[in-house]
Amino acid sequence: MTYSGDRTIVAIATPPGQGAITLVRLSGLQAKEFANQRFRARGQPDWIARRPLLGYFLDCHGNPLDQVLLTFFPGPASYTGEDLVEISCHGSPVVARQLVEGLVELGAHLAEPGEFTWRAFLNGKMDLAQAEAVRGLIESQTAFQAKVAAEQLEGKVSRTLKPIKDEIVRILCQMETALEFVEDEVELQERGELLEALQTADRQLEQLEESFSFGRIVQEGIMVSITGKPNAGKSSLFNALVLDDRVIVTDVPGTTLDAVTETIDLEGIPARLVDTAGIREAKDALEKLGVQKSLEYLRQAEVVLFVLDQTTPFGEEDFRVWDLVRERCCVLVINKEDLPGRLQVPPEVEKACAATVRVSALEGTHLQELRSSLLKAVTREHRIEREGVMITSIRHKHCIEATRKFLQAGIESYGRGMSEEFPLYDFRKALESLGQITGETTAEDILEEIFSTFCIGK
Ligand SMILES: Nc1nc2c(ncn2[C@@H]2O[C@H](COP(=O)(O)OP(=O)(O)OP(=O)(O)O)[C@@H](O)[C@H]2O)c(=O)[nH]1
Ligand SMILES: [Mg+2]
Repeated sequence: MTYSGDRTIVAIATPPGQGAITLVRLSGLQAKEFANQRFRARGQPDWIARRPLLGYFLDCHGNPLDQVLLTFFPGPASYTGEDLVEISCHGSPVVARQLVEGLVELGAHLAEPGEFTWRAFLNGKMDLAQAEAVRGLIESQTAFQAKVAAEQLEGKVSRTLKPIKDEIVRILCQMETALEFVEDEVELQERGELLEALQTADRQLEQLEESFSFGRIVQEGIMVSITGKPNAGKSSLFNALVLDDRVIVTDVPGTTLDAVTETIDLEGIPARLVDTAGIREAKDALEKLGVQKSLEYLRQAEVVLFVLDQTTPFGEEDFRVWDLVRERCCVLVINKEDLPGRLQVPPEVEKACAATVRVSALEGTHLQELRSSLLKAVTREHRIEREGVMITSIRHKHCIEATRKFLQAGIESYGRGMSEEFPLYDFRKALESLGQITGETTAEDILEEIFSTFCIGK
């Protein structure tokens, strides 16, 4: 990838294919000049900032290609910080391509993936964490993911980091001063006080680091395995939760053999439900494979829905399943509540589970309770407030880890009474790692890697 700020770039910004409207974006020094050469306004041809102009986009002979709306965003008050022109044409891939080709003929370059946002970053319109949030927002699959990304785009991560960074800088200055004016009588904070402030900064970073465990779940979702003995009603529950007759249900134990997955939106968290074969001593080779697969998914799952059939006592088969899931984060689902019950759940089982919910998969009762218990089990497992600032990027997590490593090394040597210059080295490194999150101190190749995962036109 070769980004260059000198040239004027062009790309289609809307998804490929037919639609009502396609948007073509043009950004750079010559954006206005190029667009002007191919545009004939219908009324007043005045290019007023951010006001759409109706007119025709012309081919190289001056013949109209399409009626378009053209909007001019003069830099620096534009997405990229440069002169930017947006042309909305009819949503035909052919028309849009001709439009782009026309601009390329004039000297515009086809934009690389993420190049518009890269320029926005370069021109100080947003920091790196915000630029990454642009991608997060585009890729979000649930409303909650979008909310988190929108907050990050608005600068929530950077705002949380700023006071921590400022504090480290302040302490660094104090230490530098102490080092430089050893002989002089300068008013400086005590070593003990500085150490305390550094530890506070470290704790704040630790909190942020921990938020990743939930942030990752928001981003990638969780896997939920529906596990239990044959005929407990796992497939019925699966169908009820995905709101579809997705898998086969019969009264014959051992109906499900293959594992089937489907993703549901659990208040914003994508939850991948897996319906698996009932676990028991397999009757034949096929069932054996099915049970093996159940166990594999069980291992991968973050949460287990341990399904019991309340018309049967808690028997040997249930104990067998329990042995496999007892160490896991389990929600106990007592199914078939519409039928008379003969089930007594052993107290130790109920106690070890995060929650117990009685449902009828057949009649669809208490499924909302089940969904909230499931969500609660996940949030409790990750001890995170849904409202606080949260990091969702593994890159940010690594930067914070590195920052803390240097910070702690510095705290350690400073605490041991070493001369300032040793811990100062670590604290400078800590600041550098912290700066990588927002892009103040990020190496060129890392930047390229980040922006190359964007889509073209963004
Ligand atoms: N009355 C009643 N019947 C249910 C309920 N849930 C499931 N069943 C019935 O129980 C039988 C087994 O249901 P499945 O959903 O196939 O059970 P399973 O756990 O997937 O069974 P395997 O795939 O064989 O392990 C079917 O006849 C369902 O109609 C329920 O809540 N109430
Ligand atoms: Mg089944």
